[in-house]
Amino acid sequence: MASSGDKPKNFFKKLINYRNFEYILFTLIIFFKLHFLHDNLHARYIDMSLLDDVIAIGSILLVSFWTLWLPRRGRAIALIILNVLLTGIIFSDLVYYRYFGDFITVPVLLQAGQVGELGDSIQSLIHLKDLWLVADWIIWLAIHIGLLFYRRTRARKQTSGNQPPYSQASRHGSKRNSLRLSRFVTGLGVFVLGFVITMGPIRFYAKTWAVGLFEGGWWNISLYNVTGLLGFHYYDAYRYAKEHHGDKPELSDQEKDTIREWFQKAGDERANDGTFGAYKESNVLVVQVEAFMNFMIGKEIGGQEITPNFNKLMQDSLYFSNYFHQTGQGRTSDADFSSQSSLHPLPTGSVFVRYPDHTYDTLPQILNQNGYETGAFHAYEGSFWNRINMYKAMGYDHFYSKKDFKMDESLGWSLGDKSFFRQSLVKMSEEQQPFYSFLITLSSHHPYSLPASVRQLDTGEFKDTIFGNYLESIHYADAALGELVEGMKRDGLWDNTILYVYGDHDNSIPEQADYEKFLGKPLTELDMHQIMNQVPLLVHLPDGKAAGVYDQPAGQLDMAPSLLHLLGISSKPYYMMGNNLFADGDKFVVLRSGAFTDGKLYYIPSPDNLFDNGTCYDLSSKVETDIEKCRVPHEEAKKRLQISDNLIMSNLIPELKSGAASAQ
Ligand code: GP9
Ligand code: MN
Repeated sequence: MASSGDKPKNFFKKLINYRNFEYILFTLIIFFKLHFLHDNLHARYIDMSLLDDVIAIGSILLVSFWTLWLPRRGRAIALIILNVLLTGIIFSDLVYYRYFGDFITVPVLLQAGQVGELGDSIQSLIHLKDLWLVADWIIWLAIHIGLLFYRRTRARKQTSGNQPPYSQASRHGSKRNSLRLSRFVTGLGVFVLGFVITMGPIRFYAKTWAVGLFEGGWWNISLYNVTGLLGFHYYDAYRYAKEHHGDKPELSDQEKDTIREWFQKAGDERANDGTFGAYKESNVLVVQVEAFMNFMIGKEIGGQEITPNFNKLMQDSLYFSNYFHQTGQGRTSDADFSSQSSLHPLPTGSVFVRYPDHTYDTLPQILNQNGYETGAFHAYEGSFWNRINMYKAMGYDHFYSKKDFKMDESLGWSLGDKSFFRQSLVKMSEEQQPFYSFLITLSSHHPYSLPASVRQLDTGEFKDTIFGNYLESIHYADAALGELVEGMKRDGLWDNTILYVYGDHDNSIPEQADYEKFLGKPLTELDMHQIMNQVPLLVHLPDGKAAGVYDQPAGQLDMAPSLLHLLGISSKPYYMMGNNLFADGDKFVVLRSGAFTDGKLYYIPSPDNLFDNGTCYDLSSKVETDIEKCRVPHEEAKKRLQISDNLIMSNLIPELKSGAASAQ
């Protein structure tokens, strides 16, 4: 008779002897890890419902059902490999999300080289608690050692008895066949179950609150909200394969006409006023400053200005206080692309990497055709963001990358901005005028860990925090900007060059408390959205005219048409979607997430991409207003993003141009 103490022992024995014990354990563990990731996303609106849990379990069954077809040992090995792979994906996504606020997609993976180059940044993005993601490996190992020990003891006990007679061995053969059959049926059953509990809820979502999500695909977070992480990666891979290896979706004539009409109208609205051509044949120097945000312009910490040089420059420049970055996953490259080509970046990946072979109307190319010598300057590896290929395609005469600079001031990722500007000015002085120079800085890049020797700001309570370090880096970048201006004056460039300075994107520091502490006031959702999406723009005209603060809404897409305007080159023949900063008329700025503003209203979308779930703000009161007021501009925002995506992905510009030419 079994004693009561034997009961748990027997239960444990039965449990580990249960054929699918490891499989169930595996499913639970991966489910836990998906939850861990989810709980660490810190994103607004991402709620996990019971149905999401069902999808998560279903998607785990779908990636692993086939292991049930394997014999026990093979299955154990397969589950270990799958566990390692899935943990790797979850962990990489977590780290990537902490920096980019997004998930890794296939196009991003194709830039894997540069993920590695994030180096220090990656270290700062890994937290101690992430060890939870591998805690099971230790338990898993212990269980396997235990199992091995248990089975050995059992086998020894069995072999110490008699060998089974021949008839028993043949019975074992038929038992093996029935075991195989049962494995097959179990695996199949789990696949069907996985399919039903994954696709059922997804179909339900896609028919209710997520209508059109898979077609529109505004934002990866929205997709994740519907499909969960594993489903998101599956869909992303499918989307990539379809885009690059499947048939390209042909746009109908009607769709093309809509695009043509939109550009026709936009060209008229971009009409030129008195300043058209006022700076014809001036040099143009554009500086795109890394992670340069608008919220600290004109601000002080402990009585010290964060950006004293920028603030001083504002006195005889145009400062656009409501200028937005319009970037997506392609970060610096997106800021570059949208500024130079006046098109929206893509919803996933970087245009530089995905479609460098397609045709765009870019500022360097147009200026080149107008007699300018054009150069891009960036003291980093030329392959990063596929710049080498893209800059050639964009029509630059020169691309000065890291190898063209002397590393005499090593800072952060590469050369310090001060030396970068100094050396760039020397290169510019060798160029024929007028020139167009595009400089991309780097010293204020995440994780903002500049050496003590160049830190000049006392950040007080922010000392040694990433936010404090960010302010330090910006202070350094600003000092470099001051030296650039001095250098331009010294080299005789100040009076014949348009200087256009803007930030590329936010700083990847999302903690609201830091901004509240720095600005000394509580912030609303609208405030935070503006803070994270606004970058400063400063335009210094050769004669210092038109100085002042301009608060009209504007964005990176506006750069190319605006500079063309000042230089007296009409942007009408080109496929550009931005506004002309120097022309009258209504301004409308659309961000890649689908957020938009016209200066009166401000719309923040929700990740489920359902218009009604977004928030419509009245900017005069800064209070939420009737969502209906945002409906029409929302449709226009959606249309613009779609037009831009079509233009880029289907390489439509050459076709539209040849159509326009034959129509004349
Ligand atoms: C590196 C620089 C940084 O060349 O452009 O890119 P980011 O990480 O900011 O996209
Ligand atoms: Mn950047």
